Amino acid sequence: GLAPALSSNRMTQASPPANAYISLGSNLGDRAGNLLLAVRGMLDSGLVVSRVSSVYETEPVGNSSQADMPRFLNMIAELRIPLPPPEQLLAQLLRIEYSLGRTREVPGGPRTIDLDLLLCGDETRGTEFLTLPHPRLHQRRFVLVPLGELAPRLVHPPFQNSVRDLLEETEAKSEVHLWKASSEPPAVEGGLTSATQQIVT
Ligand code: PH2
Ligand code: MG
Ligand code: MG
Repeated sequence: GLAPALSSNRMTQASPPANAYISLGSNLGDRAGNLLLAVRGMLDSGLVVSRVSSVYETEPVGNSSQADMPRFLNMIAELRIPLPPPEQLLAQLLRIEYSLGRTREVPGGPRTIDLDLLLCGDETRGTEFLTLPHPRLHQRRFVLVPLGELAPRLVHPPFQNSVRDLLEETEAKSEVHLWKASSEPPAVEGGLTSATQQIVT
């Protein structure tokens, strides 16, 4: 099977081909349009988006100081090879965030788009620039639910737990619901919302 091959490679060579998973989130402006434009941005920068999850509407987690924090739309994109090294991939994601008007005035404030690198095969990192897997991945239902839709058997490299197990074991309770496009009018008539539905279904 695949798993033994992966572990026997680990000592002798760079990581074998594997998928990367990106968490997308927006709670400002045309949330669905922002997710769509981020997927477009990834394709435009040469990344191969193999699958995307459904879109979920989610309760904001953390930053409880902000009582009026708008709800998020969240989804996961799966990237497949050819993949750049994780540091380069992160830099590409930051460029896409910036191109979509992401600013960082208030830490943890509402954002047009947030692109977080969750996993890159079984690569691990612990630098100032990048922590892999994402350090809060296993505590976040808004990540685990859509990730579980795409890859329930995917194993978290240091924990050796599947996404499905992480979701069952987490004590987090935050609300995560499938989002229906009809619950929000498109920002532009006949515009981004219907296109988003084509991409995600
Ligand atoms: N992102 C955060 C903090 N809290 N909550 C939800 N529901 N969705 C997010 O994407 C999110 C969050 C930091 O990036
Ligand atoms: Mg984030
Ligand atoms: Mg981020």
